[in-house]
Amino acid sequence: MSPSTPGTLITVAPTGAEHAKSDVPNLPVTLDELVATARDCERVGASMIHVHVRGADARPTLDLELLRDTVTALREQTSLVVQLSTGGAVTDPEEDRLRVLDALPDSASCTMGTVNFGDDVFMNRWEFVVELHNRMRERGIVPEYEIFDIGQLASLRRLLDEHGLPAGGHVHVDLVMGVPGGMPGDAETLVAALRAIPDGATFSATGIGRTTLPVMFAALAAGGHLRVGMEDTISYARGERVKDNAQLVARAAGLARIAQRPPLPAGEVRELLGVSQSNS
Ligand code: KMH
Ligand code: ZN
Repeated sequence: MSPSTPGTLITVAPTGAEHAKSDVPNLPVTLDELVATARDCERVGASMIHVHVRGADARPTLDLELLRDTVTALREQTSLVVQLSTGGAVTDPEEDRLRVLDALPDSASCTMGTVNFGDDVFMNRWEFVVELHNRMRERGIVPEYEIFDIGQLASLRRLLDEHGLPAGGHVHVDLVMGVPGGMPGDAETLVAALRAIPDGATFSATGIGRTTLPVMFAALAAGGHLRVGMEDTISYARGERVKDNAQLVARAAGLARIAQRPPLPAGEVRELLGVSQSNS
């Protein structure tokens, strides 16, 4: 990744699987709320959406019908690249996480290893990761390799060596920094991670909680792309809760413009990542 990268891919991760609606009432959880959020975020600079869906009880679910309806609705009402999470919640079984791919999104997350996740464990066995990668190749779904710790970049190199390039032929990673149990969210760690990224790959970065801003500044300075959203942080500033996801996207877009790397439109992001234009 060169610092002269022309524009910035901004991904919004609006919901996640960790926050309870009762604790965070402005979290988008219904399909209508998700689509409205997606439209607002696209308007202020997002070009990709990382989606976790919630059921009627507002709890995380991997219900295939709901995932299919969500992909359809987001495609009909936005131009965003639609990325489904295969990470789900820490309690989701592997077969349910694999089934997410049957909803045929443009892109899907593929976490490159097991990591402690607060008091929980986010399990990603090697055979499971390989299965995700291969099924995405078969279906033409472009992966985003989620990296929670630097050693997972060595696993990514092994995956590409042993199983080939992903659908679309381009490797894009997302550094998820500052998870308790994963790599810290600071500039030093981001630079260390970049040394281990496969040649020719692009990267986004997101910092969980209070690491959001340092990671955003470091990623922009290093020529990377950005992920923001209420999945990753619900506080906007010290003592101030996030108003909505668009507020986070607008801040990221403003910083990207200041860095002379304005938000990339979704069409250019599809080209960058190797996502088929015809999926939309
Ligand atoms: N919810 C986390 C356990 C992903 O979306 O692929 C995992 C996660 C990663 O959010
Ligand atoms: Zn996620």
